[in-house]
Amino acid sequence: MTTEMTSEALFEAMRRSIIDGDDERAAELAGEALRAGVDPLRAIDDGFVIGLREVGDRFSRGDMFLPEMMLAAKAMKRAVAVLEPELDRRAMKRQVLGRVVIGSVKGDIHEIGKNLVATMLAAAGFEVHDLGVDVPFDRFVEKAREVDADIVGVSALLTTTMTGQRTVIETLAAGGLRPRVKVIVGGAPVTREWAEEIGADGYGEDAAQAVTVARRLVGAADAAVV
Ligand code: B1M
Repeated sequence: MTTEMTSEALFEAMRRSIIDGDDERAAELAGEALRAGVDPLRAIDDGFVIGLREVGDRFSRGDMFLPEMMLAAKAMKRAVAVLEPELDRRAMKRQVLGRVVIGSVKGDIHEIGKNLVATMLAAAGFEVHDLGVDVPFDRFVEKAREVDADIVGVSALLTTTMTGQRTVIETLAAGGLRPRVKVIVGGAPVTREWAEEIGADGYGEDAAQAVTVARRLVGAADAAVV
């Protein structure tokens, strides 16, 4: 019975549910994790994300195809939707730390990681304006100006779209918003070296690190240097 699962068995079942593209099962396991007191971020990182990574690897090898990858993404989104309220509840929201405009760059419709970063930033006390996916470069600038953003976050999951992160930085500069508005970049193909090369102010390998970097950029006292 699932209620008697050990954490490892639960994480393994989570991975399996994503590989199988079984969204009902993924949502059920997410609920079970919460009832068992499992840290929701651990459930995401050690359970569901591992499954999604495996799906990506199988897709690269030609062992899985786009419809299956879409089912896996749907399952992931349902699991995260169950876990999100708890992620939010656990965070200590005291004051607004700063305003963040975030989106997946033009040409890129991957949203799961970006959504996680947005959720974690909001949970940490940032006012987050999520522009969604496939966001035109100048839309980041327009929104940053509109809300007087402190940070613009640009997510990219494709090697072909990560160059758009550089364009967003250039467009912000052309609009006179740099260096006041800081830029954080992230996404699977993005590296710290790439972030430095394009002149970004911060890089987040995952959502938790994105929060640490964002806190540092707005001068939040207890932020670790990343
Ligand atoms: Co896509 N896809 N996909 N895909 N997809 C990848 C990225 C790929 C690596 C798969 C593979 O081949 N192994 C590959 C890219 C290859 C490359 O360029 N190097 C790929 C491809 C090729 C494609 C298509 C071109 C396939 C096709 O049509 N032939 C197509 C492109 C669509 C487009 O964007 N124009 C495509 C489509 C899709 C789906 C629609 C089916 C679906 C997305 C559904 C959705 O988001 N609603 C999808 C999925 C699910 C994936 C994989 C399997 C999983 C991505 C994911 O959600 N990961 C992915 C394989 C992989 O990444 N290993 C793959 C889980 C998520 C929590 O992690 O997004 O990395 P991630 O986010 C992390 C960190 O990166 C970081 O924090 C997050 C949380 O920890 N982070 C940030 C992310 N953004 C950040 C921003 C920050 C800071 C940190 O600051 C602002």
